[in-house]
Amino acid sequence: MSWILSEDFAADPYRHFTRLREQAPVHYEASIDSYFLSRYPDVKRVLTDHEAFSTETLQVRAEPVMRGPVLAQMTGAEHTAKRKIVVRGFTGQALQDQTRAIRANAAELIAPFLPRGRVDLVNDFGKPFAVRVTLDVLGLDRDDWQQVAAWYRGIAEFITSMTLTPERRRHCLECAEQLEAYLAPVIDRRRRRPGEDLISRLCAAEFDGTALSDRDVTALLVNVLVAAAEPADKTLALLFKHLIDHPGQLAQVRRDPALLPAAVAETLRYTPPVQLIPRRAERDAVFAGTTVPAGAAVFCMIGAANRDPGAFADPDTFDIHRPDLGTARSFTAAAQHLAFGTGLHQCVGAAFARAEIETVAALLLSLFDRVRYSPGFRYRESGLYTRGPASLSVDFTPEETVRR
Ligand code: 2IO
Repeated sequence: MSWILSEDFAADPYRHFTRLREQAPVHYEASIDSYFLSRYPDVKRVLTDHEAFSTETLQVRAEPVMRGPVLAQMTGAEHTAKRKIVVRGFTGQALQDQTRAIRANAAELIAPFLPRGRVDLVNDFGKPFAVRVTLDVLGLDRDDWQQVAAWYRGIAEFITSMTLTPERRRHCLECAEQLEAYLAPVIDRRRRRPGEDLISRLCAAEFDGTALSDRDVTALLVNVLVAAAEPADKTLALLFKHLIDHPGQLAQVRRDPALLPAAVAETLRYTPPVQLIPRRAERDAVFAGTTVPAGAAVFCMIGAANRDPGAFADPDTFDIHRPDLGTARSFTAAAQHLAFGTGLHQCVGAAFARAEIETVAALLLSLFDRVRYSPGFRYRESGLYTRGPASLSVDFTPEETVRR
């Protein structure tokens, strides 16, 4: 029986999570020969037992479109060293410069919608915002964002599809090849004339006394591009949806912006934009009496784990004040929720993601008064692997009008 791939599941996975956790905590999906784990402790175990569960699955799931190995595939000293290079590109002074780029992109993109008092936070704003910010961070030309966005969508489709027709597969690989060709001369230029951007940092970096190859730099760039852009518009739109659905909490966040980190963290727990994390079982493993055989593909269900009543009290309630959220730790390795994964490969961009969403949300909230759904708006989500609103049309009263 197909469960995870059913239409009913796609329409609203959250309605299925309790039954999965209680009745099928190790659900085998025969059509894609994969195991789905939904309980918090099981997911945590898979993501932290790096010996028993490897990221080998990314070799077929990601490497063909990444054009080389991504961070999550690496192990040992190579992983430690290359992860450190990327971390440095997203902390300290770099993060401060990035925060300025985030604010500038947000202000520029929202400006035309302010007089209208209506914007689709996903399609009008979130998607261009996410891609343009990422291009700024990487040191690519943000005027190319539509072209890059088209390529990156193909790459993301390859990574996040459960099934792919040969035609779609070919299309995705073409996107990847074209993005690679677009990046090649840029990498070449940065090798000769480095700047402060992430591409230059990657070009200048050394591992074991040798510089990263063009292939390695390309793969890390595509890795960062997809990982930064794909979940960003979803998280932003989900945050606004939850706040609109909970006007009391929206009012509190408005009154006290210090509550914004908790609102973002609770959004990530309640509706993580990345719903699945793949691993490969390296040896037989027993979960709740069921054996996952060595070699099996395993999917950690982040949305289900984040709503496990054993981990979070009243898990199906959105509550920015929940005591078990641990906001201060929510974007670090000690996070309770699993939206950034956990263990060695936990999201390297978590601090950047936090800065990005908090900065843009604070700016939008300051510009929007009385934000609400547009008349006739019908909410719909899509995606099994990454999931978010298809659109989020909101009406608001521009703050300037209020003041006048
Ligand atoms: C890009 C799924 C958008 C990552 C992935 C092949 C590796 C890794 C993730 C996230 C988000 C993407 N996996 N980012 O789940 O880098």
